[in-house]
Amino acid sequence: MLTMEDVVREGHPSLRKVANEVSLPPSEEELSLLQDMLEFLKNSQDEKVCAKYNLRPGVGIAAPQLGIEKRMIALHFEDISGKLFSYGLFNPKIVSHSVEKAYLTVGEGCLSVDRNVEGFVPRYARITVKATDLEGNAIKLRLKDYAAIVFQHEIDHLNGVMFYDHINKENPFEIPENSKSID
Ligand code: LHY
Ligand code: NI
Repeated sequence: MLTMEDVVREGHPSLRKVANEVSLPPSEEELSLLQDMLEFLKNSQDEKVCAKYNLRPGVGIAAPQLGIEKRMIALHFEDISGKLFSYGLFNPKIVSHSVEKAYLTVGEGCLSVDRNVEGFVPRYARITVKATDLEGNAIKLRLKDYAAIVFQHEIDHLNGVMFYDHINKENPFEIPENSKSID
């Protein structure tokens, strides 16, 4: 199983690379890694397993965070309405997005960043993502608010982008233009 020891931290070159597309169908190795990534998230949200293995609770993870420069992400969380988003995705791509932005009032963190970085992270409020799931199905997801933010955070990792790259340097808490806040 994957643990925090497998997660690379700031300064690791993989976090700043544009990751490579996975040629489909994926290899057994790629498929099993993505399954393990999703399992890691579930484990990290299980109080007992989390404590036993000293995991940091997470809702999303991207392959470059394991030092693997491939376009693969896993996500596991419920949105505010209680809807479950649980996916392992190959080659996720944002095919359209709103003009409106959204930001978390508490800011963002990252499993690869062992410090608090304060400030609002402007994201698109709504996105449409195309990807291939763990079963090999081509899927299209319409996401908004918190779910849209988490997906954008993970897809950014496939492009070498960190959440704090988006924070306004002069005024980290400047309200992004045309945006809504998400609590
Ligand atoms: N995981 C973060 C986590 O806490 C993702 C995240 C997304 C945090 C949005 C906060 C807001 O699960 C990662 O850093 N994965 O890259
Ligand atoms: Ni991250």
